[in-house]
Amino acid sequence: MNCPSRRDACIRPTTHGTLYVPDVRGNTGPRWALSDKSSPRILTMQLSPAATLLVGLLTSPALAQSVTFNFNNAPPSTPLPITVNAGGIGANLSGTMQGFSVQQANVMGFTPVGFSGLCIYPSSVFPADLNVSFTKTLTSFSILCAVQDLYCDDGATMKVTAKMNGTIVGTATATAPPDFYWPTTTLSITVPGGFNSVTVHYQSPPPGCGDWGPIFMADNMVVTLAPSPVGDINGDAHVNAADLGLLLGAWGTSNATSDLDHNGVVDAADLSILLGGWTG
Ligand SMILES: [Ca+2]
Ligand SMILES: [Ca+2]
Ligand SMILES: [Ca+2]
Repeated sequence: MNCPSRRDACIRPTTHGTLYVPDVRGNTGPRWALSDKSSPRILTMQLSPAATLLVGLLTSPALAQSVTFNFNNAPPSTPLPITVNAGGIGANLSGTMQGFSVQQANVMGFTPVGFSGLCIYPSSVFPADLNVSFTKTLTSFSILCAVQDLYCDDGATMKVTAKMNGTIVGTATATAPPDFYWPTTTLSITVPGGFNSVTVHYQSPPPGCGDWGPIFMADNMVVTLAPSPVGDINGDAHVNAADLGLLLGAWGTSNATSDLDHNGVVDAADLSILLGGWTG
Protein backbone atom coordinates (compact mmCIF):
# COMPACT_ATOMS: atom_id res chain seq x y z
CA MET A 1 0.00 0.00 0.00
CA ASN A 2 1.29 3.43 -0.85
CA CYS A 3 1.16 6.18 1.70
CA PRO A 4 0.32 9.33 -0.30
CA SER A 5 0.95 11.50 2.73
CA ARG A 6 1.32 11.18 6.44
CA ARG A 7 -2.28 12.31 6.76
CA ASP A 8 -3.41 8.86 5.62
CA ALA A 9 -3.39 5.84 7.85
CA CYS A 10 -1.51 3.08 6.07
CA ILE A 11 1.12 0.43 6.39
CA ARG A 12 4.25 0.56 4.30
CA PRO A 13 5.07 -3.07 3.49
CA THR A 14 8.76 -2.75 4.16
CA THR A 15 10.90 -5.17 6.14
CA HIS A 16 10.28 -2.95 9.12
CA GLY A 17 6.61 -2.12 8.48
CA THR A 18 6.21 1.57 9.22
CA LEU A 19 2.86 2.56 10.63
CA TYR A 20 1.65 6.12 10.29
CA VAL A 21 -0.91 6.77 12.98
CA PRO A 22 -3.41 9.60 12.53
CA ASP A 23 -4.04 12.11 15.26
CA VAL A 24 -6.70 10.62 17.57
CA ARG A 25 -8.11 14.09 18.10
CA GLY A 26 -9.31 14.05 14.52
CA ASN A 27 -6.98 16.80 13.33
CA THR A 28 -6.28 16.76 9.63
CA GLY A 29 -3.03 18.63 9.93
CA PRO A 30 0.35 16.91 9.87
CA ARG A 31 0.15 15.74 13.47
CA TRP A 32 0.66 12.16 14.50
CA ALA A 33 0.02 10.47 17.75
CA LEU A 34 0.18 7.16 19.51
CA SER A 35 -0.54 6.54 23.15
CA ASP A 36 1.18 9.69 24.33
CA LYS A 37 -0.54 11.91 21.69
CA SER A 38 2.82 13.53 20.89
CA SER A 39 3.40 14.94 17.44
CA PRO A 40 4.87 14.16 15.06
CA ARG A 41 5.19 10.49 15.87
CA ILE A 42 6.07 7.54 13.68
CA LEU A 43 5.95 4.03 15.05
CA THR A 44 8.23 1.49 13.45
CA MET A 45 7.57 -2.18 14.05
CA GLN A 46 8.57 -5.53 12.65
CA LEU A 47 5.76 -7.50 10.99
CA SER A 48 6.44 -11.21 10.80
CA PRO A 49 5.12 -13.12 7.74
CA ALA A 50 2.60 -14.83 10.01
CA ALA A 51 1.36 -11.49 11.36
CA THR A 52 1.08 -10.12 7.84
CA LEU A 53 -1.02 -13.14 6.85
CA LEU A 54 -3.19 -12.66 9.94
CA VAL A 55 -3.83 -9.04 8.98
CA GLY A 56 -5.02 -10.18 5.57
CA LEU A 57 -7.32 -12.85 6.98
CA LEU A 58 -8.85 -10.66 9.65
CA THR A 59 -9.57 -7.72 7.35
CA SER A 60 -12.23 -9.66 5.44
CA PRO A 61 -15.65 -8.21 6.38
CA ALA A 62 -18.02 -10.31 8.47
CA LEU A 63 -21.09 -11.84 6.83
CA ALA A 64 -24.28 -9.76 6.81
CA GLN A 65 -26.91 -10.69 9.37
CA SER A 66 -30.70 -10.25 9.08
CA VAL A 67 -32.89 -9.62 12.11
CA THR A 68 -36.71 -9.67 12.37
CA PHE A 69 -38.77 -7.48 14.68
CA ASN A 70 -42.31 -8.91 14.97
CA PHE A 71 -43.36 -6.56 17.85
CA ASN A 72 -45.01 -9.50 19.65
CA ASN A 73 -43.00 -8.72 22.78
CA ALA A 74 -43.69 -4.98 22.61
CA PRO A 75 -45.89 -3.50 25.37
CA PRO A 76 -49.52 -3.98 24.20
CA SER A 77 -51.94 -1.05 23.96
CA THR A 78 -49.02 1.33 24.39
CA PRO A 79 -48.59 4.50 22.33
CA LEU A 80 -45.29 5.13 20.60
CA PRO A 81 -42.48 5.99 21.20
CA ILE A 82 -41.25 2.56 22.21
CA THR A 83 -37.90 0.81 21.99
CA VAL A 84 -37.72 -2.83 20.95
CA ASN A 85 -34.67 -5.07 20.67
CA ALA A 86 -33.84 -8.05 18.49
CA GLY A 87 -30.57 -9.68 17.53
CA GLY A 88 -28.52 -7.13 19.46
CA ILE A 89 -30.13 -4.22 17.58
CA GLY A 90 -32.21 -1.59 19.33
CA ALA A 91 -35.02 0.07 17.36
CA ASN A 92 -36.78 3.19 18.61
CA LEU A 93 -40.18 3.72 17.01
CA SER A 94 -42.05 7.00 17.08
CA GLY A 95 -44.81 8.66 15.09
CA THR A 96 -45.69 12.11 13.83
CA MET A 97 -49.10 13.76 14.29
CA GLN A 98 -51.37 11.55 16.41
CA GLY A 99 -48.91 8.70 15.96
CA PHE A 100 -49.26 4.97 16.48
CA SER A 101 -49.65 2.42 19.24
CA VAL A 102 -48.98 -1.29 19.78
CA GLN A 103 -52.17 -3.29 19.20
CA GLN A 104 -53.30 -6.80 18.37
CA ALA A 105 -53.08 -7.40 14.61
CA ASN A 106 -56.79 -8.38 14.60
CA VAL A 107 -57.92 -5.31 16.53
CA MET A 108 -60.42 -4.41 13.77
CA GLY A 109 -61.87 -7.90 13.63
CA PHE A 110 -59.62 -9.20 10.87
CA THR A 111 -55.89 -9.77 10.42
CA PRO A 112 -54.08 -8.24 7.43
CA VAL A 113 -52.18 -10.74 5.30
CA GLY A 114 -48.82 -11.58 6.87
CA PHE A 115 -49.61 -9.93 10.22
CA SER A 116 -49.76 -11.82 13.52
CA GLY A 117 -49.69 -11.18 17.24
CA LEU A 118 -49.02 -7.52 17.97
CA CYS A 119 -48.45 -4.83 15.37
CA ILE A 120 -48.04 -1.07 14.94
CA TYR A 121 -51.46 0.55 14.59
CA PRO A 122 -52.48 4.13 13.69
CA SER A 123 -53.87 6.20 16.54
CA SER A 124 -56.22 8.25 14.36
CA VAL A 125 -57.66 8.53 10.84
CA PHE A 126 -55.22 11.34 10.07
CA PRO A 127 -51.88 10.80 8.27
CA ALA A 128 -48.86 10.01 10.42
CA ASP A 129 -45.29 9.01 9.58
CA LEU A 130 -43.63 6.11 11.36
CA ASN A 131 -40.02 6.91 12.31
CA VAL A 132 -37.59 4.18 13.33
CA SER A 133 -34.02 4.79 14.46
CA PHE A 134 -31.55 1.97 15.02
CA THR A 135 -28.55 1.48 17.27
CA LYS A 136 -26.59 -0.19 14.48
CA THR A 137 -25.86 0.68 10.87
CA LEU A 138 -28.02 -1.28 8.41
CA THR A 139 -27.85 -2.02 4.70
CA SER A 140 -31.45 -3.11 4.17
CA PHE A 141 -34.86 -2.63 5.76
CA SER A 142 -38.33 -3.98 5.03
CA ILE A 143 -41.68 -3.80 6.79
CA LEU A 144 -45.17 -5.12 6.11
CA CYS A 145 -47.63 -2.28 5.64
CA ALA A 146 -51.40 -2.74 5.43
CA VAL A 147 -52.89 0.40 3.92
CA GLN A 148 -56.47 1.46 4.24
CA ASP A 149 -57.94 0.64 0.84
CA LEU A 150 -61.62 -0.07 1.24
CA TYR A 151 -62.55 -2.35 -1.64
CA CYS A 152 -60.78 -0.06 -4.07
CA ASP A 153 -59.74 -1.05 -7.59
CA ASP A 154 -56.32 0.58 -7.20
CA GLY A 155 -53.65 0.35 -4.54
CA ALA A 156 -52.23 3.07 -2.31
CA THR A 157 -48.47 3.72 -2.40
CA MET A 158 -46.14 3.70 0.60
CA LYS A 159 -42.69 5.27 0.74
CA VAL A 160 -39.65 4.66 2.90
CA THR A 161 -36.87 7.21 3.35
CA ALA A 162 -33.54 6.00 4.74
CA LYS A 163 -31.12 8.31 6.52
CA MET A 164 -27.58 8.01 7.84
CA ASN A 165 -27.05 10.26 10.84
CA GLY A 166 -29.94 12.45 9.64
CA THR A 167 -28.89 12.74 5.98
CA ILE A 168 -31.17 11.12 3.39
CA VAL A 169 -29.33 8.28 1.63
CA GLY A 170 -32.17 6.58 -0.23
CA THR A 171 -35.90 6.26 -0.85
CA ALA A 172 -38.16 3.51 -2.18
CA THR A 173 -41.88 2.99 -2.75
CA ALA A 174 -44.28 0.08 -2.83
CA THR A 175 -47.84 0.01 -4.13
CA ALA A 176 -50.38 -2.16 -2.39
CA PRO A 177 -52.29 -4.69 -4.48
CA PRO A 178 -55.79 -3.66 -5.60
CA ASP A 179 -59.13 -5.25 -4.75
CA PHE A 180 -58.43 -5.95 -1.15
CA TYR A 181 -59.45 -4.74 2.29
CA TRP A 182 -56.40 -3.20 4.03
CA PRO A 183 -54.08 -4.95 1.55
CA THR A 184 -50.56 -5.78 2.69
CA THR A 185 -47.51 -4.62 0.79
CA THR A 186 -43.85 -5.15 1.64
CA LEU A 187 -42.03 -1.84 1.69
CA SER A 188 -38.27 -2.37 1.40
CA ILE A 189 -35.06 -0.49 0.74
CA THR A 190 -31.39 -1.41 0.37
CA VAL A 191 -28.56 1.10 0.76
CA PRO A 192 -25.15 -0.59 0.48
CA GLY A 193 -23.44 2.42 2.06
CA GLY A 194 -25.53 2.04 5.19
CA PHE A 195 -28.22 3.92 7.12
CA ASN A 196 -29.39 4.09 10.72
CA SER A 197 -32.94 5.48 10.58
CA VAL A 198 -36.01 5.27 8.34
CA THR A 199 -39.30 7.07 7.92
CA VAL A 200 -42.27 5.11 6.62
CA HIS A 201 -44.76 7.41 4.90
CA TYR A 202 -48.13 7.15 3.22
CA GLN A 203 -47.13 8.40 -0.24
CA SER A 204 -50.29 8.60 -2.33
CA PRO A 205 -53.85 7.28 -2.47
CA PRO A 206 -55.10 4.83 -5.05
CA PRO A 207 -55.25 6.83 -8.29
CA GLY A 208 -58.78 5.91 -9.32
CA CYS A 209 -60.64 5.43 -6.09
CA GLY A 210 -61.96 7.56 -3.30
CA ASP A 211 -62.70 5.11 -0.50
CA TRP A 212 -59.34 5.25 1.17
CA GLY A 213 -57.62 6.77 4.18
CA PRO A 214 -54.03 7.94 4.52
CA ILE A 215 -53.32 5.50 7.34
CA PHE A 216 -51.56 2.17 7.63
CA MET A 217 -50.74 -0.68 10.00
CA ALA A 218 -47.23 -2.20 10.15
CA ASP A 219 -45.68 -5.49 11.28
CA ASN A 220 -42.68 -7.79 10.76
CA MET A 221 -39.80 -5.37 10.26
CA VAL A 222 -36.70 -7.09 8.86
CA VAL A 223 -33.30 -5.41 8.83
CA THR A 224 -29.85 -6.43 7.65
CA LEU A 225 -26.82 -5.29 9.60
CA ALA A 226 -24.06 -3.62 7.66
CA PRO A 227 -21.05 -5.95 7.54
CA SER A 228 -18.79 -5.01 10.38
CA PRO A 229 -15.23 -4.67 9.09
CA VAL A 230 -12.45 -6.01 11.24
CA GLY A 231 -11.17 -3.18 13.38
CA ASP A 232 -14.65 -1.69 13.86
CA ILE A 233 -14.46 -1.63 17.64
CA ASN A 234 -17.49 0.59 18.30
CA GLY A 235 -19.76 -1.26 15.83
CA ASP A 236 -20.68 1.65 13.54
CA ALA A 237 -19.52 -0.20 10.38
CA HIS A 238 -16.54 2.14 9.92
CA VAL A 239 -12.93 1.78 11.01
CA ASN A 240 -11.69 5.23 11.85
CA ALA A 241 -10.31 7.54 14.51
CA ALA A 242 -13.11 6.62 16.93
CA ASP A 243 -12.00 2.98 16.90
CA LEU A 244 -8.35 4.00 17.08
CA GLY A 245 -9.08 6.05 20.17
CA LEU A 246 -10.77 3.06 21.82
CA LEU A 247 -7.86 0.79 20.97
CA LEU A 248 -5.28 3.23 22.28
CA GLY A 249 -7.34 3.70 25.42
CA ALA A 250 -7.18 -0.05 26.00
CA TRP A 251 -3.48 -0.30 25.15
CA GLY A 252 -1.69 -2.95 27.19
CA THR A 253 -4.89 -4.33 28.69
CA SER A 254 -6.80 -7.55 27.93
CA ASN A 255 -9.85 -5.61 26.72
CA ALA A 256 -11.61 -8.21 24.55
CA THR A 257 -13.24 -5.69 22.20
CA SER A 258 -9.95 -4.09 21.26
CA ASP A 259 -7.95 -7.34 21.29
CA LEU A 260 -8.53 -7.85 17.59
CA ASP A 261 -6.28 -10.90 17.20
CA HIS A 262 -7.62 -12.46 20.42
CA ASN A 263 -4.19 -13.15 21.92
CA GLY A 264 -5.07 -11.69 25.31
CA VAL A 265 -3.40 -8.29 25.07
CA VAL A 266 -4.05 -5.07 23.16
CA ASP A 267 -0.82 -4.17 21.45
CA ALA A 268 0.85 -3.26 18.16
CA ALA A 269 -0.45 -6.39 16.42
CA ASP A 270 -4.03 -5.21 17.08
CA LEU A 271 -3.10 -1.71 15.94
CA SER A 272 -1.79 -3.06 12.64
CA ILE A 273 -5.03 -4.98 12.10
CA LEU A 274 -7.08 -1.85 12.75
CA LEU A 275 -5.00 0.24 10.36
CA GLY A 276 -5.17 -2.52 7.76
CA GLY A 277 -8.98 -2.27 7.82
CA TRP A 278 -9.10 1.55 7.91
CA THR A 279 -12.20 2.89 6.13
CA GLY A 280 -12.10 6.47 7.34
CA1 LIG B 1 -46.52 -9.11 14.98
CA1 LIG C 1 -16.08 2.07 14.12
CA1 LIG D 1 -3.98 -8.69 20.71
